[in-house]
Amino acid sequence: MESVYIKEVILHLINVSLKVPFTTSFGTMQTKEVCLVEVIDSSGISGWGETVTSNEPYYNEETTYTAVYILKNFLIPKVIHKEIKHPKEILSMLNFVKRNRMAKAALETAIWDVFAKKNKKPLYELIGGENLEIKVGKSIGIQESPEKLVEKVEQFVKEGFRKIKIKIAPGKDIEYVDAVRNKFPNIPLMADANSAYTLKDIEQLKKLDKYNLMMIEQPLAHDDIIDHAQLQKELQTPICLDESIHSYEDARKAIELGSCRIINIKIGRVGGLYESVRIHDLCKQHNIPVWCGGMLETGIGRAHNIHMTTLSNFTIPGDTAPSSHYWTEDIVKPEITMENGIIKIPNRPGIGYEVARDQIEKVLVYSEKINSSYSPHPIP
Ligand code: OSB
Ligand code: MG
Repeated sequence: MESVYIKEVILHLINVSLKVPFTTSFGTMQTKEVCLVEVIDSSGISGWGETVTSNEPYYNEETTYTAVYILKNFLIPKVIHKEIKHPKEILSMLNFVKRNRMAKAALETAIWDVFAKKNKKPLYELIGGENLEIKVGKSIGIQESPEKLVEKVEQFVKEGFRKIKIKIAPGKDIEYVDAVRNKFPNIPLMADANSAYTLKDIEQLKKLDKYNLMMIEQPLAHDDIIDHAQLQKELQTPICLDESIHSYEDARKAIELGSCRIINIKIGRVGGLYESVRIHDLCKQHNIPVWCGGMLETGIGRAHNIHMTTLSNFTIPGDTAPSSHYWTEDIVKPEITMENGIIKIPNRPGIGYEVARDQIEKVLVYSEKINSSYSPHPIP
């Protein structure tokens, strides 16, 4: 394999609007600032990643602007003008910065893309992916009423989605799940609480057991794995962890404690593709199925997600709906499309989608070129 040598990084900060606002237990998202990270190798090849951060620190502690700050002042200075033999080295190079995993992942995934392109291989091949046709699920935000939700579910089931995920919150749970299950007794269905409950709600959560849900995602606190273990003992429905798993070590501990039976892997949340692969492998050894979570990504992050989903233990459809479900015009060409609930992984080098610079131009807030290792802070 040929190594890469990054001579320049360009941060493209864009502001994009979702076609439909997305509501979770922690708030509603409509527009989103995204920092696209373009790394340019000495041979002139570009690789791309994106911060999957939101404008506000409501899902986790990062925001797009904190990610930009950390990237510019700490992460990029550490990797620029150095020979990188393999992208799996990157996360450990960036270890000197605590957490800030979404910022790290944006840079790390861009380096995977440029490395794959330089070596003329599709990304999935470099990580050992196998399934080139992946099953797709749809995540639906909290709706005004159970009836509205049922309408949406009907539409997405007709479009062919292989799993339906609905968001729940206290006061918007049993009634909503009940309405969907009544209308669709057999669809693969799950609920995501985004940390909205505590152990005091155990009786309410137990009421979900009769709906044959595939899982309940992150019912308890964003940083908890202890209470989840207790809850899992009392629930029949499998618990899936999202927010609580930031690393291989978190996954190991959660599995050991019995805090979950399923894990949602988000490349951004865990600091990159290599950490994602390690978590995938660990889960496989322990018979814990995984699936790919989503953060309302543009085509760049989405492309990374679908390549990751080719790994063999991604047996549950992920939140990887096609571009047209989020954006009027995506920033990659061709857009990511789905047929009959399946996305076919492109067999082209790197992420396999072209970045549409003219489209970026239309939504650009500013861009910044970084081509020296200068940082106002001493980098260890
Ligand atoms: O918890 O999975 C989540 C979106 C933003 C923040 C958190 C979550 C989500 C989703 C959307 O569920 C999934 C998607 O990208 O379609
Ligand atoms: Mg979630």
